[in-house]
Amino acid sequence: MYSYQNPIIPGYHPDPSICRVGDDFYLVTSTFEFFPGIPIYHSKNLVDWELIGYCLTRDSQLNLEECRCSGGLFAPTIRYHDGVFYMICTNVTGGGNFIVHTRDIHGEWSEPHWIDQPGIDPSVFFDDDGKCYFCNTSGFQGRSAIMAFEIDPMTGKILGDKHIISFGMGGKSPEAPHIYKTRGYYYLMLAEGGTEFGHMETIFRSRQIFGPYTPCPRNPILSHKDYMGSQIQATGHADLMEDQNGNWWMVCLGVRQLGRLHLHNLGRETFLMPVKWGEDGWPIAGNNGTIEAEMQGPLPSEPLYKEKVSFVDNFTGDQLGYRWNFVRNPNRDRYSLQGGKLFLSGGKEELSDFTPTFTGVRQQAFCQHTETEFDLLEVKEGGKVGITAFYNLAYYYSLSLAQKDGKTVLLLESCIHGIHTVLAQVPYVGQSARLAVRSDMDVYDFMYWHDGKWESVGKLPTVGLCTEGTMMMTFTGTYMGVFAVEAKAAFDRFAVEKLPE
Ligand code: 6LW
Repeated sequence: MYSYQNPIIPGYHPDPSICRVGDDFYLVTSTFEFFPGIPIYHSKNLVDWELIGYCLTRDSQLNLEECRCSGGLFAPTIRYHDGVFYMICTNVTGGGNFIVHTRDIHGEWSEPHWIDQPGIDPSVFFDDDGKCYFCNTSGFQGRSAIMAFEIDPMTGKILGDKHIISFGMGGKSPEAPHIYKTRGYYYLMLAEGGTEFGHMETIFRSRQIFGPYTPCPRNPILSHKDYMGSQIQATGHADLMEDQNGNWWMVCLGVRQLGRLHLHNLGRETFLMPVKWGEDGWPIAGNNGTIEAEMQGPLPSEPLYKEKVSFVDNFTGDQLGYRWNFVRNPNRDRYSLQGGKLFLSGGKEELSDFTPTFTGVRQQAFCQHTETEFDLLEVKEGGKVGITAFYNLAYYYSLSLAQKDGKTVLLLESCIHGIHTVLAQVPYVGQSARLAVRSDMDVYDFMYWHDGKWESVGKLPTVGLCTEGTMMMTFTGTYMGVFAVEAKAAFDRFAVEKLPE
């Protein structure tokens, strides 16, 4: 038994799906309007995860051009069968359900194969006879229903009749169906209650793939809806996996709320729990259906107990590291790396536009110091270059070096509910800057380096970047990033240091 810390993948990493190949584990999560699509994490011990790439890296695989906030890519499922990895997902902005595959998890994935089935949260299950079954959440006579049918996973072609196999236990939004076969049964596991604070996981079983499915008498098998004392809330949307030692595990999404506020700014994160099987043949997830920040389990090997949030990027490669994301399909001409610098060449687009010149990394800890250093190479009147805490195009904070009325100034801005406000303007001498954001549970403190110390320009409330405060339904989390508008800049460095909570 080893102790480990949850979340296993902190920051915006919702809808985790996991598979095993020998003693290697692979995990994917949702990405919505961010690009590239669907990160792939690898681990040997289920606790230390390394980002090894993305399933959807080409514009031909992923079109997010018209993507509304939290549209685009919903929940993926990853599976491995007979030498091939499959990732099945939905682009709700266009095309719907699709499946891609690869034989090389470190290489490129296929073009999407579209599946003629509405709805979201698709998954595939490979039966012992090699047949592959699709299931997802779809609508039936105004209700959410779980649909299943046989499919060719290489082409997405439907091979048999469509069956409604479950309506869940009666909770809101039965979704995220996954089928497993063990102990002589097909098990169907669902999320119910909606992804918010009533979220839960339920399970059913049948001797036949298309049912009828009988519910577990202990449903829900995972939920924090009645565990108000926990900082971790909204647990659900889970996937099960048996490791090489015969131990079972569940990954799920959850949120770490700010205090007891029922608000979260870091997005839905990925958590891990051990699963035992009761004598009645039903699973017992975590601590009888709840999880903790510190847990114990029979991990395949010892965790590294390594701090996972801090890093320094000196931009020495010829490509941005995997952690960097864009919003929607990026205009690649606006970004380049050379001689240890990241160059941004911003056009007219602001952070509130669909495709800003922006790149960012997920905020993974409440308390962290994020800083960057850059030279302003060119700037037009009204142009700016800076650092941002970015939730989406209607919710962000930024501090930039800007050109206003022919003068260089530091500009602190906010956008909340799409309403843009200049909060502070500070005279500045020079064309180079070192800007930082120090965040905690209450505020984002925007600072600049001046006379050998950090000087605050203003503190902005964390609650402005919380999912629960957004006017549209959103599923994402806060990024820390850099951006340019009508200006060119060379960034030397971007660093995150996790601070004590
Ligand atoms: C996803 C649904 C859900 O498709 O939220 O928490 C949706 N679960 O299953 C977006 O992540």
